[in-house]
Formats: sequence, C-alpha cells, structure tokens
Amino acid sequence: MTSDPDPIQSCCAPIRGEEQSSDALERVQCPSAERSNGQTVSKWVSLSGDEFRMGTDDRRFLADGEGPIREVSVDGFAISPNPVTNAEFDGFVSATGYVTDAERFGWSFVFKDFVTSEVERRVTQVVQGSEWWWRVDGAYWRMPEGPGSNVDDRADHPVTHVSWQDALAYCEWAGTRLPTEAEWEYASRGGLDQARFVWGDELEPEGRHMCNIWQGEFPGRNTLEDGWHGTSPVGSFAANGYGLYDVAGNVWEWCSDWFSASFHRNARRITRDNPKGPRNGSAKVIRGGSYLCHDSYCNRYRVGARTSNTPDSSTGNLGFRIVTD
Ligand SMILES: [Ca+2]
Repeated sequence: MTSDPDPIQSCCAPIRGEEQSSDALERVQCPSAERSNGQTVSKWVSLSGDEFRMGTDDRRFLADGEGPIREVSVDGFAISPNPVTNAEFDGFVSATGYVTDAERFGWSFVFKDFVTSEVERRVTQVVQGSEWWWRVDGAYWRMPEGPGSNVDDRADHPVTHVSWQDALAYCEWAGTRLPTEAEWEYASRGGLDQARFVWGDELEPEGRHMCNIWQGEFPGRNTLEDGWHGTSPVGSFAANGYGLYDVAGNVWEWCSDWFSASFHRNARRITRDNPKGPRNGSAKVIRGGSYLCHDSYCNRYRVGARTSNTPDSSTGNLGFRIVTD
C-alpha cells in the first residue's frame, strides 16, 4: 500500500464524486497492424526495448511526483499511433453491446463551454474548485455534450467519456492492453532525452502550434490559435520522433498503472526494470494533457507531467491509446 494522499487534480479531469450543488454556477458565468478481432490499426509503431530517462525535475507540481529523473528500461512493445477514435470505439460497442460507466451512472463531466443553454438549465452539480466542470446527465461518448449532441462529424476524433474500466474492456475485446506509464512516456519522448515537450524544448517553435491545448486565458477565453476548442481529429498536429500523434494535448490518456506520487522514488527493480506501478491504489495514471491545458493554469502537456483519476470516472477530455506485445 502507498501512504500517498488521495490525488486531487480536478482541474485536469474531475473525479466522480467531486460534483457539488450548482450554487457554484453563479460564480462561473463563463468569463472566464491488425487486431485479433479483425479491426485494423492504421499502423502499429513497434518499439524495441531500451533504457531512457523518465520523469522530470520540473518542480511546479510537486504533489504529482513527476520526479526524480531516473533511468528506466522498458521491454519491446507496439503502440497505436493515435488515441482510440470514436469510430473505433463504435466498432467495439456495435460488436459487443458494451455499456460504458458514464451510461451506467447516467451522467459524465462536460466542460462548461460546450454545454448548450438548454442542457445548462438542467445542470445541478459542478466540481467545487473547478467550476468549469459540470455534471451533465445523459452525457457519454456518443453524446459528449449531453442530450442533443452527437459525434457524427467527429468519427476521427479521440473517444471521450470513457472510464479506465471502459478502456480496459475495449482492450480485452481488441486483444490489446493499455500502456504502462513507463511505456507511455518512453514512446511519447520519441527518442529525445529529457526534452520538455514531445517535440523539443520550445512550446511553439517558429510560432507553430505542435498540439491541441488552450490559448488565451483559462478558463474564460480561448483564442483558438491552434484551431480547436475541444477535441481535434487525431493526427492534426505533427508526429513525434517515433511517429506518434496527439501524445501531448487533445485528450488525456489512461495508463495501466495505479497512481502514486512516491512509489518510484526509490530505485528498485520494480520501479526501474519495465515498471508497472504500485500493486494497488485508488486512482489510475493519466498522461499527456488535453485541449484544456494552458500554461497559466496547468501545463501538464509537458512530456514528464502526470496526474490521475479514479477507474470509474469519465470526462470530456479523457481517452486512451492501446499497445500490444
Ligand atoms: Ca486548442
């Protein structure tokens, strides 16, 4: 067991159970290869095992346990170049009739900007301290903004409102698995040693936007300089050095590991040699940041950044990608 406090990083992707009465609403009037089932991944990115320097000594979010920088080895694996899309998740649901956690609970977390005034009238709970996250009844992956919304023109966007448990069910059906946190970071670094971002050290090299995050002032004003308010089609921005898209920004991605801010501090075989995280915990690691990340509030689109969420939580900015051995 870990002695870490329960991780609370609601600004990134809120946790089921944190929603509160909507009195707070008054305070936030918007200023602010091939798989076993025959489906195909456009191409797997095969990576041979190697050592790399994991983590970062950035000290802005100490409670996240981003450090220390440490030599970690991973075995060989193959990873999908993109997060799983709505079209791919639709294939899973159509084949299995799977019901997601958001559907079972009857609601999911939606960012305020995307809620229509009609749906807003029925919103009764928001996340305290992160009042831009609203509990929306009826929101799930096929209706990401609640009743009246759909993903008809977003087939190639990452699926959202999927819990860790939902992602695991998808993996079991597809004959794949979620990446370990070490695999995710190794693949995301794309061969760059200790770069700040997956493409290098500069956020916007030569003025170019390298990922889908937030521009302007969070959470009141998004200037949309990168072209996207919410999710973007996978592959809309440049790939990293290993040919992976959307590892930074767009949507957070589930990893298989339980979250701990301290488990990896001590150099032991289980923390350095193809690590798989603590044996148990209360929340799962998520990586990569999302379209809501902005340096003024949360710059967790850095490649060494990490946070977590509970396995049954779902939000409009949280998805996953898959790996295979
Ligand atoms: Ca954006």
